[in-house]
Amino acid sequence: MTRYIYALIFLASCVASPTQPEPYGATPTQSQLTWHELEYYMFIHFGPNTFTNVEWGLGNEDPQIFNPTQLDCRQWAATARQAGMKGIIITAKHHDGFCLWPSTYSTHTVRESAWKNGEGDVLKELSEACREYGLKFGVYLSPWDRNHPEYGTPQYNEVFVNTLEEVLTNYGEIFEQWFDGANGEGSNGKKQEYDWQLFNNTVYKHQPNAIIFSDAGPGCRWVGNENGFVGLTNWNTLNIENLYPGFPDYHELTEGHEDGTHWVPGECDVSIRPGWFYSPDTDDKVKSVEQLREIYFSSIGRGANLLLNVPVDRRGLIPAGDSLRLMEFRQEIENTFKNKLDKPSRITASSQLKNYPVENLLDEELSTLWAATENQSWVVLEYDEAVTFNLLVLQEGIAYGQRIKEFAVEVWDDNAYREIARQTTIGYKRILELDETTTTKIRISILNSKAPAVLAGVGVY
Ligand code: FUL
Repeated sequence: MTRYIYALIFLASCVASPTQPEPYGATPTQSQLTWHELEYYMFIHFGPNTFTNVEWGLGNEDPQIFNPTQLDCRQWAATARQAGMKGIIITAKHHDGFCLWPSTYSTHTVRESAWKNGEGDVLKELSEACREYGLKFGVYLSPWDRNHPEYGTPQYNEVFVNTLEEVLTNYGEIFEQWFDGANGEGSNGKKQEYDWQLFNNTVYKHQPNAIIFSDAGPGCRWVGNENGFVGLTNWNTLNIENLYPGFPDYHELTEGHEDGTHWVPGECDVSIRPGWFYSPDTDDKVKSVEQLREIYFSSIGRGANLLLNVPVDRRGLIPAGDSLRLMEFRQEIENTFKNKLDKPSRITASSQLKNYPVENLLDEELSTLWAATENQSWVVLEYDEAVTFNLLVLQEGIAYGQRIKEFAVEVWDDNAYREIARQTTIGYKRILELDETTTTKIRISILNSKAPAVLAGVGVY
């Protein structure tokens, strides 16, 4: 009899104390988790606009003007790789409708251009170069089309799907499908009812792991500006029910929606020059390392990905000045993070689940986690000898959802803790730039969390 009672007590204790964190709210898919880890990749705007000094071509440009003399996609890929980027997304078709591949569904393509006597295919060359350099390959396709004769009729949705299918089936794996919500049709312009459901289904049919970017996701979202920053408070979740690409309240996208129904993380798209397309007028306006550094901390540093546009010039090459700046920027980031402090002598937490001990925060693995058992919790890093630091990197275990709403960083000053930072969300990654501080103890206090904190990493620099 007593044996039964012990067994019952044992069973009851198993039920009472969970061994794993409970997921909270919307959570990322496996493809989204992989996408988060990419962090930084290149956008390339290239097409007739490169040759005409305009940002939005009208669609009636003579395709013969597209004639890069030294086009070399391997140079683009080598540059992206050396810059520390993980992939390239190319404007396969911008608003002017010109296709960088010889599409069967258009008469405004590289086939009609002077480049390689109409025999070329930029998507083929670039997708091969990306594979060679170990980069992901993604495509931007503008639904708004100022050239296609069917645009503005229901048939156009079919045309767009056919176009999509060509791109999604002929060039290997596509990691991200970029849908632009921009549409500059005036009041007398052509109105197209886009069939977004059909477009998204087409992407998933051919590229089930692709992340679909748009104002409304569903894979990742625009952040409501083209300046390279996401909100200081950045929720990865979004109520996508009533959203669509081009919806007017896009400012909401900067912070996302707390407790949104779907996981739709932010991606900051920004250009290294004032325009998206190459223009000789902007050769001396390439962003400075300081500007790029600020963008880095306001995008990746707040848990969004950074899609940095580097326009290809009229030769079909990334200009030397832009390339040099990318290398300087990479060096700057490497220097910023080169002095990671050794592990603390001790790390303790207010609580932890059995298989989620706080020591897991110190390895470089994102898959090993610390999980608290209560909504307000803390972690203390203790050093036998005082350390000096000015950067702190925190990462949530986002596979379990985004939970933390407010946290503080405190340091031990002789006989009490002193708060040096108080912030809101963490998400995939949060980098805090702090005043240089010397201390023996750093406490990270989770002040407000929707569920017990689950963290993947803490790094002190
Ligand atoms: C915008 C477009 O209108 C710009 O030309 C550019 O492609 C940018 C990335 O997206 O909506």
